[in-house]
This record gives sequence, structure tokens and C-alpha cells, in this order.
Amino acid sequence: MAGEPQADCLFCKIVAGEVPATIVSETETTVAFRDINPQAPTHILVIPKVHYANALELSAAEPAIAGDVLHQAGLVAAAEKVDETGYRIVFNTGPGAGQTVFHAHAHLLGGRDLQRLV
Ligand code: DGP
Repeated sequence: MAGEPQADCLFCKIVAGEVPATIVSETETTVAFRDINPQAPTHILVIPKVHYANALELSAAEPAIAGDVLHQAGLVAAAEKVDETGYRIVFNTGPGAGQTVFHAHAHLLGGRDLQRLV
């Protein structure tokens, strides 16, 4: 069923507490934890607890929860104090864009000079 936990999904296992992660915040609908392979001093993944393959599928099915993910990313940025210097929120979507975990997630990156991408 759409949104239900998937047995073979790493991030569903983190939501369920079956795989350990350094969790920095948890809400009714989201979990935020440190990326295992950080690309910046602050590199945190903010994910919905419900399972959708990517951010667009999440926003189509559960727009309020997609908003929660974005809102939570901003709160975590403030808690990490990267809001003062600037930060980037990235949703890799599809293998061609580097997506490797097919459970929607926002990368929150900050704490270093981030080159302009576009
Ligand atoms: P993406 O490539 O956009 O699908 O991002 C997936 C991210 O997930 C990648 O930056 C590395 C991170 N990651 C993969 N496995 C684990 C894990 O077991 N724990 C944590 N905390 N992060 C993970």
C-alpha cells in the first residue's frame, strides 16, 4: 500500500529503529538524522516516516507531510546554526541525479562554502 513501510527500505528501518542512526530531531511525521557520508560539516537527512520513493511522489500523495519535511529541514538548519551563513536543501530524484536510497529525503547541507549550482 502507498506510504506503508517497505521491508527492503533502509530508511524505513531507520524510522522503525531497526537500523541505528544519529537522530537530531523527530516529529509525528518526520525523522532527521546525520548522513553516514557527510559532504559538509552539517549534512543531515530529513525524511518522512511514510514511504514514498522520492520527494515528488511524496508531495503528490501527502502534500502536508512534504511540507513538514521542508519545514523541519529549516528548523534543523536553525538548530545547527547554519541558517546564519546559508545552507542548501537538495532532493536527489532518480538514479541519474545520484539518488541511491528510494525513500524520499531532503539533504540539508551547510557549514562550509557551498558552490552555486544553478
Ligand atoms: P541519495 O544519494 O540522495 O539517495 O542519498 C542517500 C544518502 O543516504 C547518502 O548521502 C548516504 C546516506 N546513507 C546511506 N546509508 C546510510 C545509513 O545507513 N545511515 C545514514 N545515516 N545515512 C546513510
